[in-house]
Amino acid sequence: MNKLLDPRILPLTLTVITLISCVRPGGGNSRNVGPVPEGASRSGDESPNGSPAPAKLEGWNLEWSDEFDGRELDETKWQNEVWRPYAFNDELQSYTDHRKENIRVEGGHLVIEARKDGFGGSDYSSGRINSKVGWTYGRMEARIKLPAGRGTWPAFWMLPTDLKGKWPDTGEIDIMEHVGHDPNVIVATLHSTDSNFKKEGPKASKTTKVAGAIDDYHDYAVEWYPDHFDFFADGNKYYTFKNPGNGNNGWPFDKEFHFVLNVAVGGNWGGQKGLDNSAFPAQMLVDYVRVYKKK
Ligand SMILES: [Ca+2]
Repeated sequence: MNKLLDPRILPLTLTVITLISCVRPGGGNSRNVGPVPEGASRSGDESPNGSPAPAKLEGWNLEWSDEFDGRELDETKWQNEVWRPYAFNDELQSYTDHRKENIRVEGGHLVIEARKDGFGGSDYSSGRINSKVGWTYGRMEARIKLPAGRGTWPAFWMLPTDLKGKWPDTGEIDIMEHVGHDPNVIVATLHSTDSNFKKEGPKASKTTKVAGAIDDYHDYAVEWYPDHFDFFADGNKYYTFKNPGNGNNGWPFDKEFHFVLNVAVGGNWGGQKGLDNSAFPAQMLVDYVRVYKKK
């Protein structure tokens, strides 16, 4: 079975809804930006911490960003999600509440750190945040240095802001996922009624190799249009998914989605080859998250 087909179920037995999320989701400052995205040009001075200044992309306006240049998480932009172990996909970590060891901002980047520290009675602790605002269409990108080690499962992805309905009908946009047992292989996936890990048939998903993804910062982006998605790694477009034109079943993507950033531990994909406990603490470093709208 392809790893992308692994079942994962998220029983979200909170108050109102039962959301089943397949959630695939779960340093240094070198400038390894790579080719400029198709149809775009990059400009701007380098900031003191080495990250590119807000990029001016031809044909796009910067709509929203977090450069993570402050001293703590900007809670006007982000919500710290708190979850118990096994809430998603059999993942082992707890997502803690405002715990600096798991989520902090320092040195111009966001740190999400998965730890094997027994905090709160769970073997592993980690961090998960979601943006408090969402968007429909645009270019979403982040510059990320991924954690290494079997059992780590970082992700940069999007869920609908209005979660009425159930997964996968509501849709999910996985801009970047990585599992530690398959280092430097980046996965982009779209989930819908017609295409998801629980359903037979072709999947709306593609992988690409990004050399050094666990060693340095790289750019991960999606361009989201009413009729298609383009996925990029370091400016290289490696996957296009076209709106099949059959309504919500194949394209639940004409509504607002928000970001999720997290590092899962284990789980039915991330833990597929076991865990290397020497990998912890394991950090995902995010230099920035930016949203552009077409001019
Ligand atoms: Ca930054």
